[in-house]
Amino acid sequence: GYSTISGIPGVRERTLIAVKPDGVQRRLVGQIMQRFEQRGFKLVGMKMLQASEELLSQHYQELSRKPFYPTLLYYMTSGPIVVMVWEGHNVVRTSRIMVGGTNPSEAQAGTVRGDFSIHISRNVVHASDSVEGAQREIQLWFHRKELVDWDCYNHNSTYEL
Ligand code: IDP
Repeated sequence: GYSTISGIPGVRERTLIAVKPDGVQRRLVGQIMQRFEQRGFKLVGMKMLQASEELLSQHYQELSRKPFYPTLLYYMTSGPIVVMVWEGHNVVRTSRIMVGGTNPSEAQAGTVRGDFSIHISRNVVHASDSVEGAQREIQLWFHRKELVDWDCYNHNSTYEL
């Protein structure tokens, strides 16, 4: 059960990943999720919604003074998004590597942004940038009850117990 593995540092770390409106429109949701699943991370929450400006202004509160902020909000509210919570060792940092740099034209090939996008304002996916940021974002996007605690039966194929 979970009690056996909870002692491994960072295994319960969680991050928020969102497929942005362009990613949903382009039917990339499945391919993006597949990358996190095959890496070994565990999906513990997922939903589709069209986000309100209110929610997004909280999500992007640190960017409110940026010149691109109004168009960022317009883009992010323009269509449905898929928000997910993924769990695992070092998931915040590893996800940022898997997602690639903010500007897709500089993102490494092999990353989500580097493989699926060209322009900074259509960069397909969001990933929390710190453990604290992830906790804040998960609380913002999900109710406690929407997150599912489940045991991976083959946990020791991913981690050394
Ligand atoms: P991140 O998404 O890689 O963490 P942030 O700096 O937090 O990058 O910016 C949030 C989002 O705002 C980016 O993913 C991108 O969609 C958008 N953005 C950031 N910088 C620019 C810019 O210079 N022009 C247009 N959009 C930008």
